[in-house]
Amino acid sequence: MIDGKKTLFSGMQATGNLTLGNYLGALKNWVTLNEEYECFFCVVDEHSITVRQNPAELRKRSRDLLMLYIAAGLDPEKNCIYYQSHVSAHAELAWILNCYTYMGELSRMTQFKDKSAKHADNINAGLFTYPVLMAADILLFQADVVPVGIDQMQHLELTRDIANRFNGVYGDVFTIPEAYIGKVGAKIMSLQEPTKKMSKSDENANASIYLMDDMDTIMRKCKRAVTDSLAQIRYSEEQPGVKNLIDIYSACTGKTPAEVEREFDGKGYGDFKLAVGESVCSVLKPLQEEHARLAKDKAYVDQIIKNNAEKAGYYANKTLRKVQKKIGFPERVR
Ligand code: ATP
Ligand code: LTN
Repeated sequence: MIDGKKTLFSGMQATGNLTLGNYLGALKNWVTLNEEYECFFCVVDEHSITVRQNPAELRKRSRDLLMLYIAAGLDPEKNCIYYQSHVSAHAELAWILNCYTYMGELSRMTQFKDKSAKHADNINAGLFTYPVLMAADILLFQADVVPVGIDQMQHLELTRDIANRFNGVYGDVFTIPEAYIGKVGAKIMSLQEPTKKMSKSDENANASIYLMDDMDTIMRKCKRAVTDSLAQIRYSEEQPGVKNLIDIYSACTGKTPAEVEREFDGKGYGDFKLAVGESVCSVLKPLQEEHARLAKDKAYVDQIIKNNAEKAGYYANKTLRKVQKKIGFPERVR
């Protein structure tokens, strides 16, 4: 609790170009929840280096992502928006929690299995302990709620297990966090292979809508989205392509899937795809405009970065000191 409000923590990696999936599955929910909670939104640049990065690109992408958080509608005066690497407590707590996490648990993480298959030439220890750093992120802020897409559920369960284990030994040190999965858009699928998640690392650029795609590109990608030959707009598992487009349209317009079915009853896929494209454009255009405006205001963004790193550092260190004391590290001499 901070000032009578429950705490929310979430983060995103600055790897690749953000997709509509990242926006609808995560960022958009952050905006919905931000009034209700005391929020910490982190650009998790330390997680990014579990996969090899180009330094200049990583720096640029991290800043772009931070600006995107603001452009999406998160007020940086009210929400703590900051870089993970600016708060050393993340790495320090991660080390400690590593000693309370089992190899067996980490071996079961599907993201580790997927990523190590994808990057077989660089299966580094960081990739393996990635979920422990994520647990440290969340537990440092005593977060009550963590809004993520469904694919992060397993990491969140592990975070809860680590926290409970630690609390079991040392008393109530950590708040046990709950995942928050949005009702719509929790899993946006690829436009080309609708049984696969839309992902920023997809090699087929037509499979994903990127948040920075121009309006023509968005319309074209929607028009080319893979559907089926059933010629009916129904929200059903048998029509994964159509279902995904309904999910996207629902998330962008606020309409329920049943309302969408009614709206397009008897209409063709062409009309439907056009409407989906337009709904996506209407969400992404203002986001892009605000991002461009921020990119020009260097002094403002720099100030946000500095102030929020200090704020995050204050809360993070409070938890870290408590943990260090509990486990028996010597007290600091003042
Ligand atoms: P990569 O493809 O490189 O693994 P990613 O696109 O999955 O990356 P992350 O940085 O791992 O992106 O995820 C950021 C947030 O976006 C997480 O909360 C994740 O659950 C959410 N997310 C990612 N892809 C989707 C998707 N297709 N639908 C809904 N939410 C998603
Ligand atoms: N692993 C997450 C990113 C992430 C995160 C977090 C999300 C790192 N630390 C803490 C929520 C809370 C992902 O989306 N790939």
